Amino acid sequence: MSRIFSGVQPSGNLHLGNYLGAIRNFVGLQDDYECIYCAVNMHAITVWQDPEELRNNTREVAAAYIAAGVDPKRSIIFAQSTVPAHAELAWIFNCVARLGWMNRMTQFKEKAGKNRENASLGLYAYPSLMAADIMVYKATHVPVGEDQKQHLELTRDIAQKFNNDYGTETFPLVEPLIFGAATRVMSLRDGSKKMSKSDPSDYSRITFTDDRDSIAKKLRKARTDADPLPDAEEGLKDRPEAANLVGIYAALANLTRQEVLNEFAGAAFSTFKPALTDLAVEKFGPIGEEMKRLMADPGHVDAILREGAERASAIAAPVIDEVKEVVGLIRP
Ligand code: AQP
Repeated sequence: MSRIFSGVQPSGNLHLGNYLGAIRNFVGLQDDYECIYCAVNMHAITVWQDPEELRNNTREVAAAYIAAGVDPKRSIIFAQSTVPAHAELAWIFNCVARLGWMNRMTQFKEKAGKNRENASLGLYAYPSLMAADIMVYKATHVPVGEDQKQHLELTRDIAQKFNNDYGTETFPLVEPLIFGAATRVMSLRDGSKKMSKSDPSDYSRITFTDDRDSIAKKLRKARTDADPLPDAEEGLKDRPEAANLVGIYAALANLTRQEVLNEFAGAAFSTFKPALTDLAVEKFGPIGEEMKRLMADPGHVDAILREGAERASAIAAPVIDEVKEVVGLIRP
């Protein structure tokens, strides 16, 4: 049976990239798959998180899923830390994954930056925990943004090595699902960097909590070049900021980039940016509003997370038992 797993880190500043690259895609998949959606709070603490904010941000990720259209009755929504099997399998995977594989992970290099010696061991081992998140449910498909492609390839490598080492077929080989018109939304301040929660500039991203005024202000200040929009996609080559804004418009309007250019060819950014603002307020604004409404009743969100944890644990328990049996780890 095909099963989906995906997660978002509750590290604050949930943004339009998280929505267009991942969360929005979660919704439609509910029709064809059994879906498990997680707030990956153990990933979040690989860099410092204020404990109270972490608790709140964990609820916020769940509220964002629901606001975007994930149905907590059909899909499982829960927090990673409430199903200990993730951490148990991650340790076993730490013993399967090779240092050479981890050394190739570009996200670690980007996030650790120049001060690599001072990065946490957890940040380095992050992809191994991610592999465990997916494999503890024997998930077959993972909807993610493009930046997670390398981690999913590593998940396949770890699963395959486990199966080979122990001569079993315990784990399936997972497939990434990277789709939609905006699989990599870029920063509004720098078209060469992805839109990110951890960017120090709030002007680099549109967040779920932004109202019309802040969306308008951020798009007004968004970096662009001086040329008008071209009439064909080739004209966006070497214009990363223009390509990004057209891509965001296309994703929000469910159009192709070319269809957007058909409408706006020759337009200056002084015309295009207000049109994009209206569209973002119309399509993304109500999701943020619904998220805020859900956050006003934390008890309700907590109840959904508790029920999700029970359902997720019921799937994970036999898998971790099977793995321990295969590895020869005595069970309680
Ligand atoms: N800019 C983006 N465009 C498209 N998809 C994106 N995703 C993240 N940024 C973009 C996708 O959102 C999902 C959740 O991401 P995450 O919480 O695991 O964090 P991340 O990928 O490390 O990126 P963030 O949100 O910007 O956080 P920081 O700043 O901490 O790195 C994933 O499916 C991801 O692909």
